[in-house]
Amino acid sequence: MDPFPTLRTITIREVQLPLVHPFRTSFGNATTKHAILVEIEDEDGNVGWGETTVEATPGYCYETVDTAWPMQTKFLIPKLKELNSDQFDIDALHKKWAPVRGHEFAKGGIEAALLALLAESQNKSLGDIYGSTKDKIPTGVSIGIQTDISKLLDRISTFIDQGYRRIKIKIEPGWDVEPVRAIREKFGDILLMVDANSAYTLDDIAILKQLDEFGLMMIEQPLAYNDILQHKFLQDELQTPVCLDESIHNPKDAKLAIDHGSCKIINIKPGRVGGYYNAIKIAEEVGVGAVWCGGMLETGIGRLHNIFLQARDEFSIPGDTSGSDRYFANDVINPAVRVDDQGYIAVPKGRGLGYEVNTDQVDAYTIQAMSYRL
Ligand code: OSB
Ligand code: MG
Repeated sequence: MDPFPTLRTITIREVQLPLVHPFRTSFGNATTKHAILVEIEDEDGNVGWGETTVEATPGYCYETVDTAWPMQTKFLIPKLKELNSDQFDIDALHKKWAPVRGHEFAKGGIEAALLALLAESQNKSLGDIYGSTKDKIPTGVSIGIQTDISKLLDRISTFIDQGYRRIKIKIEPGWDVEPVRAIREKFGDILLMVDANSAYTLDDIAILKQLDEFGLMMIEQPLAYNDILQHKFLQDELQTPVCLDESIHNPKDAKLAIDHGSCKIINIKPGRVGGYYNAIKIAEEVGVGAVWCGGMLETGIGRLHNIFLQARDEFSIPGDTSGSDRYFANDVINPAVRVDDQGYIAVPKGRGLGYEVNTDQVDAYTIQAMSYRL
């Protein structure tokens, strides 16, 4: 990877955006999206934006906005200052950060801003940095747990009419076989999958086996958030491919899970694996048909980064990157990300992110901000 330009300042902003629809999963109900937006400027005035796309509560993983903030200010940003004296690249950055265990989302947000800055300073698209090859990406939508099946079916109709090419529903005990059966009855052979966010144990194997009859693309993270081994026992019993999300934090985890049969598919969330560098490594190692790009209800900034990642060849399975309007009334970028009526998002062509960051909108959503001279 190329060396970076000389860095001048980094600004981190905690933001909170209202969601247009509450998003209920087996671990909680979100009505707002929290994140830390990262802005890095170089000596020539180029600016790169990234997103630390954690949540406000530790239901999905241990990291939250309130853990990522001090990790960034106390440990990760000071290492950037050390690197700035020489020229540095992504390898050098991750070596410097290696003594900071875990906290992948905190690292990923800063790495993303650096990569966007690299694109800007070289007058390239971020897609050139991420190895994008496609002009547009096929995409899907992740639908939260609803109060009843008719509401769920209505919601799915709306998204199918809008063009989305794949439907994912959140499940938990008591909201699994029946909603899936109702979807198959009403919508037939659509691309359909489920995500349990760790709501089951091996004691639930009989219920999970019932899902086999519905031809699901995959079942995402059925068992514990930190497990790899028990998922292997489950995968051995199921026809439906298991996909791991929460359990995978780096390329080593991904290889272990795939090689030992704990899953057949990996949901790559760049934040969860410590950034785009690791995300690309996993995509290269695991390969086409066995990876796809998940989401964390990102603002437009994280969303654009994910679009460029999915424009790589390995990403053939439609991901969780929906249009801005599925999440927010006013996104932080101009224009909003749109999904066409065939369910595709166009990959931006311009310099850097290819979209303008709406700094008025960012300011309106900001709760606190800190700037550091690098
Ligand atoms: O498990 O994939 C998940 C959102 C927040 C936290 C975890 C998950 C999700 C989603 C939504 O499924 C994906 C998206 O639309 O960004
Ligand atoms: Mg998931």
